Amino acid sequence: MTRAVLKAHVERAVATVQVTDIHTHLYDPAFGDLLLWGIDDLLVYHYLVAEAFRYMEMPYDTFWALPKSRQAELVWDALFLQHSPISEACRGVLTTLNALGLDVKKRDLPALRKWFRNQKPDRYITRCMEAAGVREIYMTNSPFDDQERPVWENGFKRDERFKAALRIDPLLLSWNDASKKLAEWGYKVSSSLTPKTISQVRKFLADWSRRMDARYLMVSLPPDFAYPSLNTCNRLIEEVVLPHCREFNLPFALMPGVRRQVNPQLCLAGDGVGRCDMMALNELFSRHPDNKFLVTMLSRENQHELCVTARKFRNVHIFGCWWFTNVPALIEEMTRMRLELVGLSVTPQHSDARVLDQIIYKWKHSREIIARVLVEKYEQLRLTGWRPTREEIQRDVEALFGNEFKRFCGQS
Ligand code: RAT
Ligand code: ZN
Repeated sequence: MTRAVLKAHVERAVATVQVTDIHTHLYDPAFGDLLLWGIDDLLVYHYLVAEAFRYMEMPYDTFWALPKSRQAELVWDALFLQHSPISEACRGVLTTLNALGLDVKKRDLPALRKWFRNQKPDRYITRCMEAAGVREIYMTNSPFDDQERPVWENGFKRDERFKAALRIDPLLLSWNDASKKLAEWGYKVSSSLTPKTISQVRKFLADWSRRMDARYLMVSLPPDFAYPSLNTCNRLIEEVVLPHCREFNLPFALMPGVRRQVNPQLCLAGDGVGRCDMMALNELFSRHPDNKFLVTMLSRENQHELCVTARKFRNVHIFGCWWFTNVPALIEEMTRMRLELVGLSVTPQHSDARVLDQIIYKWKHSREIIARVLVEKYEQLRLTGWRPTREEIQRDVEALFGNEFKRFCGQS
């Protein structure tokens, strides 16, 4: 295989592989309006709102009191008309519109809105998934979400393409409020972690894992997460979550590094980042070899340590370039580092899409970068005299875009 043929094989394999998108904030269509899509939702994405506020002078509250359509117009004006839209989140909107066949150079928001008004949600989901090359979408599902919970409780016919992930941030990070909720929902819990309370919280997780057919449990953690410690969060992890995950054979996904509400006036856009103590996480992984941990970290500074951790603990699977790391410069750096230090037993990317149409740009942008890094790696192999076959390349690419995640989870 010549260099050019090798490059073409790798690029084709990456461009066409059907992706398992293992972490999003999208919903099965049965959740109705919770599944966001269309130009206004693309524009009020919190990644863009944070950028728009850097130019807007109006008070935060004034912006939030406006209807979504007006907010979208303000973001469009600040980020697309008054300045060139070069940030990753801005460029993403244009990549998406372009892939849908829309003419972005006209800068015609009313025309874009008209086009989206004519889309029918059911067909549009398929269209976006096909354009993105996404086969399965993992949702983020919280029993603590008042809009979401009743849908699960009433039951609905599942769309097979959407898988559930049970999100438990409130349980671990705001136990006082969460315990009151559990009591309201009929679980016999008190605010102190008595044996009775522990077993009732396990029942809560069991009920919701079954109800959702959850594929993993998930939490985001602050930068100062400490382990071991006798605090409530640690006790709940040790005595409730990890035993539950072992019993149900479910991985526990950790997303450490988010400092929530650094600027509360920005609402959803107000969270920040901080470096975590990797030793604390290593200790957690080391003490629980029978648990599986999916891990993505928010701080760039933690990425190298995380790769080393994955080399030490086979119960750890690295995934995604999360949120502030989901920009081309860092995706490239992190993907190269992961492949060089860990090899192919990682899932380089997830989309974290909150708006359906975003899967188009998130995957297009990431595929280009991952392909570039892979071409470089196979080329380095070729120079040693090793000849990767077409089938081997296809196998490896499928591993990176979903199969390795499934193998790790025991779901392949
Ligand atoms: O990336 C995001 O949209 C963030 O707001 C978070 O939702 C983050 O991805 C998370 O899952 O906590
Ligand atoms: Zn997320």
